[in-house]
Amino acid sequence: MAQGELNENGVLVLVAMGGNAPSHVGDPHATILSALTSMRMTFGDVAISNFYQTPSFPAGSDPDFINAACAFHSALSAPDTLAALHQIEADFGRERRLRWGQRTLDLDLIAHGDKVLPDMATQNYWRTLPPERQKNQTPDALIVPHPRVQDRAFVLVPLADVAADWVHPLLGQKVTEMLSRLPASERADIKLL
Ligand code: PH2
Ligand code: MG
Ligand code: MG
Repeated sequence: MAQGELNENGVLVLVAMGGNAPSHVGDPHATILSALTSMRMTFGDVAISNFYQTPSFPAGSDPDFINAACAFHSALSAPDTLAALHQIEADFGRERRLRWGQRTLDLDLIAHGDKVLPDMATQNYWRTLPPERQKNQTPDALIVPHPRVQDRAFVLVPLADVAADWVHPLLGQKVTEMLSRLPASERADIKLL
């Protein structure tokens, strides 16, 4: 099925998963596994990547993250999908994070089929925002594809396990192509667990 095609199972949805603080179920690996069970209850069949240990971005004193990615088909709209992800984050104590930068569970909606939200201009604005302004500005609208997907080895490496051939609707690049454009040192930081 083409990535943006709507059939009885819906469009291809990609979600990046991460955490670097314990939740009530245990360490980030245990939390992500448990969140996967919740996602399967909500969305049905969900393909899961390998798990990776990744240095916290931006580099600093925060603990390493565990990152993974998953893919599934859904007939839910992008906002409804996001709301379901936020509910699962809340169930795993996202509000209990010790301080900024440490999080029990982060579920980022990376892609919803071929959809570009909220519109092309806003998407282009956030995707091309200079790094120094990315620190101080956060969008209030849902932006898909995720505006940083092409920049983050900790998203692209797991994503390549479940959706290597997904093509970014604006960049026209596959996951594997976006990955090959990143510095080798950034890819090498992503350690298979
Ligand atoms: N998520 C962040 C900030 N920094 N670093 C890594 N390695 N992995 C993440 O998932 C991550 C991060 C904000 O969501
Ligand atoms: Mg995130
Ligand atoms: Mg997030």
